[in-house]
Amino acid sequence: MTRLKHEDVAEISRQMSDYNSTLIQKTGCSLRELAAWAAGVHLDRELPQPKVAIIPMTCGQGIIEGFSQSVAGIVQFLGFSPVITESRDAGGVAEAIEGGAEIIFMADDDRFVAVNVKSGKVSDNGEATGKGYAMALEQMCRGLESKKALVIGAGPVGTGAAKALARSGAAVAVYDINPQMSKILADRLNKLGYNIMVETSLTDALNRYNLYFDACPAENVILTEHLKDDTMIAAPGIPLGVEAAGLELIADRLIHDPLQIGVATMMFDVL
Ligand code: 2YJ
Repeated sequence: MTRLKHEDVAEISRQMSDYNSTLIQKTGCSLRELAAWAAGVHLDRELPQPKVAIIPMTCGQGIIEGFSQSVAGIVQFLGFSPVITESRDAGGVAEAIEGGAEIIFMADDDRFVAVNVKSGKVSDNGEATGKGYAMALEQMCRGLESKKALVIGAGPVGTGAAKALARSGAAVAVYDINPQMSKILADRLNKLGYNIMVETSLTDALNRYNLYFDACPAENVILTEHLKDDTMIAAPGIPLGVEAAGLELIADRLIHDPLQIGVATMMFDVL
């Protein structure tokens, strides 16, 4: 999993309103709507207002300057009132719970989770990002029923995406640079009743699909030559996998952000 950098998150809180407007232009839906729907939350009734705390974590490679502030900015933009604990790590957990927090967000180098300490619900950023972006892709292409979608990357984000895209009616195939990974993922999900196919040649698959879900952390995975008039891309991977030369061409049909959709979906997941 890619470790975010200060530059990835520095402007997030300040730019939430512009970010949301662009998302609405592309998908017809706000961040709040996409994330709530992805998490199965109905927005037509009054939502609870739990206390939310974000706990900075120093373990591993340590604090990412601006990370907790960005998570807080996103949660606040959704209509909640988060606090960032003054203490870090275990002290932060104690401070959050003693202060009455019901939902806590915390991230180390391997996992980023939201936990509802009352209900016991846990949302993992990987899976939440997968389903949040799947909803964004579904809205951008005005429904997935019987459409073919290619998921690139069989990690936690790709897994969440494959499940959500399939549940929305898409014919889903997974490609991973390690063919064993895509096979293991497809076998696991198919045992649960999904119908996920496996693609073994990326170039061949990119030529046959129009909907790409790029869940791998590599550059230049999707080249300009793969961008067709009706191509749409959901790309939570950092760095972005679309070749720089093709960006202008696909900008209006590309969803890509470092944190917003994943964090928003985590929040509604544990609400
Ligand atoms: O509290 C802090 O400032 C740090 N411990 C945050 C660490 C953030 N973690 C990562 O960047 C992980 N690689 C997970 C990010 C998942 C984003 N999709």
